[in-house]
Amino acid sequence: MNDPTLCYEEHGEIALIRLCRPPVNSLGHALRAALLDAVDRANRQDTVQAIVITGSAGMFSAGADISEFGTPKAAREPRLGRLILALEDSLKPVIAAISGTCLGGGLELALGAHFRIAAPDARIGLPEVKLGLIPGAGGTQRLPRLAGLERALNMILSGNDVPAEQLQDTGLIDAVAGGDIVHAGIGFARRIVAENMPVRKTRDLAISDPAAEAFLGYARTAAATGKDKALLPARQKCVEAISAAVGLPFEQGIALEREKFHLLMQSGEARALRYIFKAERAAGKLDDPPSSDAVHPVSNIGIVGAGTMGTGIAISFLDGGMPVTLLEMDQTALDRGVIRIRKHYELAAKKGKLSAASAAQRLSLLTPALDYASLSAADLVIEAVFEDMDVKKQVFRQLDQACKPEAILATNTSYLDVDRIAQATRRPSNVLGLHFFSPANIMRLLEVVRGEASSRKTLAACLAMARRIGKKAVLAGVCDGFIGNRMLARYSAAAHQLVAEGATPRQVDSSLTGFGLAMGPFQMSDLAGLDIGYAARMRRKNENPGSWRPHIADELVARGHLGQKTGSGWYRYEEGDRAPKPFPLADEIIDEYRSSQGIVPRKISQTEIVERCIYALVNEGARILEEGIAARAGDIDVVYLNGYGFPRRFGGPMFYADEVGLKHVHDTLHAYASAPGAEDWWRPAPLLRSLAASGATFEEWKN
Ligand code: 3H9
Repeated sequence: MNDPTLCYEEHGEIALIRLCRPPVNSLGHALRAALLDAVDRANRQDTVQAIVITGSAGMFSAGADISEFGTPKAAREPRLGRLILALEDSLKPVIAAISGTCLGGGLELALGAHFRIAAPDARIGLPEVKLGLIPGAGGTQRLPRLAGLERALNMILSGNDVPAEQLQDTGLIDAVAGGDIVHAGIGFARRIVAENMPVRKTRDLAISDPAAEAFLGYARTAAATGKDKALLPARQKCVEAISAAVGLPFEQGIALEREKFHLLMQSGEARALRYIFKAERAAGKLDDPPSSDAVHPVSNIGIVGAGTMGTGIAISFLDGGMPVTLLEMDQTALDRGVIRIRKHYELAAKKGKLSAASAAQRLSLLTPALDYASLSAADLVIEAVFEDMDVKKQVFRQLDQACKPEAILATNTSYLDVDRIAQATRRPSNVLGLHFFSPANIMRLLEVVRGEASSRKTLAACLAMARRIGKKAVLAGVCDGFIGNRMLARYSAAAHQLVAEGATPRQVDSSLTGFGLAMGPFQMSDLAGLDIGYAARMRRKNENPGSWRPHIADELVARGHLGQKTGSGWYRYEEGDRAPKPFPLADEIIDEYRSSQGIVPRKISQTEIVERCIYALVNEGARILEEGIAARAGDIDVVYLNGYGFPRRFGGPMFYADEVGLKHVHDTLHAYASAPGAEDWWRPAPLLRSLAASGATFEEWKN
């Protein structure tokens, strides 16, 4: 039949309904309506005795259609909750035959069926909390009835999915079946018919757990704490809805669940998490992708430089199961790098994060090398040597000679001009930047820097590679610092100005961690090393002497206080302890700086600290957008969420600005820019000015 979103077939006395709405069988309005019709049809057909609902192409259903949220379609009947009640009321037994992914509303649909059969590796879960929501189509009421209270609390509060075979001992899965799930589902349905088994409505089951109060009490505490504050409101409402499943009749529980679902849907956290969901999926995509057969898959990796960055990058690829040739110029440096990688795997095995066999297998993929000729088979070579244009050009000249013509050559530079590096080769179309963040094997962000000549094939191959090794790739254009570090430079300058004007580093750091950032700018500077920022300032001074301004950190660097690695910087550190302690000498240096600049310190509020630092980020983000360095505001936010510890509950700096209102952001920046002596970069970016004037948002821009 008949409907583009599902297939209805009759196999003797069994009606088979296959959901066919690629890519994930999300339960949008058209599919909900078609499914309700198909269930009605099967019930009306005298010859049909039982109904099997299944998915297609390894996907049962990923749940409600997220793109419908906030649109009239989400509210159009049949709503998901009503559809599930109709399914549960079916007079003929309904069997959900689950393989692949079964999440959110997809699982809620299966919970409304009378029986469930699943492939052992089917992924079963209610991930709604990760979108700032609670399951809103009966999940909080039916899952505890079938899987037990403790299991339901774990699944719903974590949002994590579990393989079906782990649920075999619960009423959630009636049978686990290997092989073809449709065949197994029809066989199971025939048995039900043959044995004349009655329909079992999940909603009629009682929850009788003597430990219910204890579980709920524990869950209440757990839901109120947790690192990711974006999830807290949803988790708390989940516990309230599950408590209702225990204490109230089904109808009341379901009404309460619906009310909380709709309440959360409007919350800032849910809006931010939905935005992140979309932004993360859009970020790693080319607007103009080449055909997939034109893209050479990347599987053999070369890395030049066995320092901290090079070895971290190597581990990322070894973890992804790809062979890596690690090149250094001398044996001692090479040995040091190899030892670092070996120690990493030994530690992982010792801590039980990896079996000894897997650790050994990953290490066996590593080939240390001392000559460029060893890179001749590599599909992709990433250079991770010293940040110096001449050194990089020299490396690329040699790579160009040694590597096969189709090999991609990438630089891991954090700010140098990728186009100039590409010109050192005869293959600029195969050259790009791959900016990993430190520690490279842990940080998920990867800026894929598109050079002037980088071909779409080169970019597409690297984006596919990034997915393979679990990185969140974001495309960036060439400029000083690309997306993340270019914005960071303004943020750090704003933080420095606040200290120059009267705030303490601790006050700035605590205001920003209070806002939700993982770390304040001065703690971050101590962690990275004050010499890093100093080197960047000196480089900019050489490139553009007119841009140079004195900086408090210059004196700290001159006196050897480089941060954690020297035991003092903006703060003091005790041996083996990363907790920042007051450092009176830094305070003296700050005072001296103020006097030298004729600054009379003023009291600065927490609000001003947060606004200045975050709006400095936003303003530079707006420039990055209008220059086309980032294609979308969402790309910038993905960078800040995954590389700079920006709080997820605000969705990223650009989304935060949209939520605050661009007019307010614009007017505040304008006021800062109008203060006597204010640096030019405080002036609102033209894009920010025009969006603020028209009442539009960054999210809408070019979307
Ligand atoms: C819910 O169910 C609420 C109910 O309780 C109550 C309702 C009343 N809707 O991630 P991928 C798209 S809330 C619409 O790249 P993968 C996605 O945007 C929902 N679209 O693939 C992308 O589109 P594009 C609870 C969706 O293989 C494409 O599918 N469910 C949905 O790495 C491929 O996605 C969830 O939270 C959706 N539900 O991962 C599950 N899901 O190609 C969310 C995906 O245009 N989804 N898309 O960029 C996931 O976790 C992953 O997408 C999944 C596949 C594991 C399914």
